[in-house]
Amino acid sequence: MALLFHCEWEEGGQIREGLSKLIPDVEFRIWPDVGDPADIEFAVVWNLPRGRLAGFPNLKAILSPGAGVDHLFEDPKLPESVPIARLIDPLMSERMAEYTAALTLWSHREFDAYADLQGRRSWRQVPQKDAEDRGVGILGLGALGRTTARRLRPFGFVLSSWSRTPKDEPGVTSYHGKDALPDFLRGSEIFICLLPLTSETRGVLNEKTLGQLPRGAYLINCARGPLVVEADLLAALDSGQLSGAALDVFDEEPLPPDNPLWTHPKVRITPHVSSLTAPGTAVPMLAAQVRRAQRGETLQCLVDRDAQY
Ligand code: NDP
Ligand code: OXD
Repeated sequence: MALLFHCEWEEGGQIREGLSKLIPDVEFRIWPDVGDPADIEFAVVWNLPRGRLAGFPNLKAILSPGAGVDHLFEDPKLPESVPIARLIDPLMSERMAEYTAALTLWSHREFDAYADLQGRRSWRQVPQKDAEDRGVGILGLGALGRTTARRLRPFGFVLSSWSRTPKDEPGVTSYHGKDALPDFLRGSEIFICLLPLTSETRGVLNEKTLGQLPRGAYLINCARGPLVVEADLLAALDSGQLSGAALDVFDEEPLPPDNPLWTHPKVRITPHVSSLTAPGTAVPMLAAQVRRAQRGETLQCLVDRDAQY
């Protein structure tokens, strides 16, 4: 009975060590040293090379050490009958909400404009809207999006959400489904992307949909780079359709040094840090999932294979 582990993040070592202490009876095999593939019953993997999971005939559970599972669904040979679970950690939701709230307030209070004015030693007051007149849209009202909405609500913003199914979150106008996207976008002066990357959501923010936003809208993308068509984003920034963007995720990570986003005056960049997995809370959750799989119980935080999230 062995667990395959692969996670190249800085926290990867901490997660592996913590997990092996909580489930000492399970032998750890660190990718690529898998030993006999028939021994592997559990996989805690992030960005394992595609096609490899299919080589473990006795796999009982695939666990993502992060919230996203697009790294698994990109594998064309992902074993069909093995359950997949992801992390749903309230601490990660709080971390994400700190990031999204900080950037929402940054945009709302015109700090980009003041940074520019400071650079020119210009003492000028920029017209300020009140929060009750500011539409903030959240794409994806799941584990992360809902906490973001709850943390933003006390500021008094006009909040709306877009999801696949209708929501009943107090103080948040719910839009759902493809047909409702234009109406949702029309009210989103600041829009926060917290969607999973799936075959349905890839490229959802493109020339057409960015054009449906109010002129001068501000994008906060903390989910995945390919949700936004990068060339269309740059064009929208250059034309003034977007006033700015805070980007934590990119098509290619690390963002290549020659990518024009690095030096774009309207773009703020962080290196995929908006909500890192927290070993202190994630490790006990992962260990509990391995125990569940050992006992033949249904995993928690199961991923819907058809929906890909
Ligand atoms: P959830 O699965 O809990 O929520 C996803 C939300 O997106 C749901 O509201 C869902 O709708 C909605 N959604 C999915 N597909 C569609 C669609 N086709 N149309 C409209 N809405 C859709 O995910 P989390 O909140 O836990 O995480 C979201 C993403 O954030 C992750 O997948 C990951 O990529 C990213 N992430 C980024 C991190 C970072 O540090 N940058 C850290 C952690 C996560 P419904 O509710 O109807 O199902
Ligand atoms: C995640 C991430 O999905 O860190 O957890 O991106």
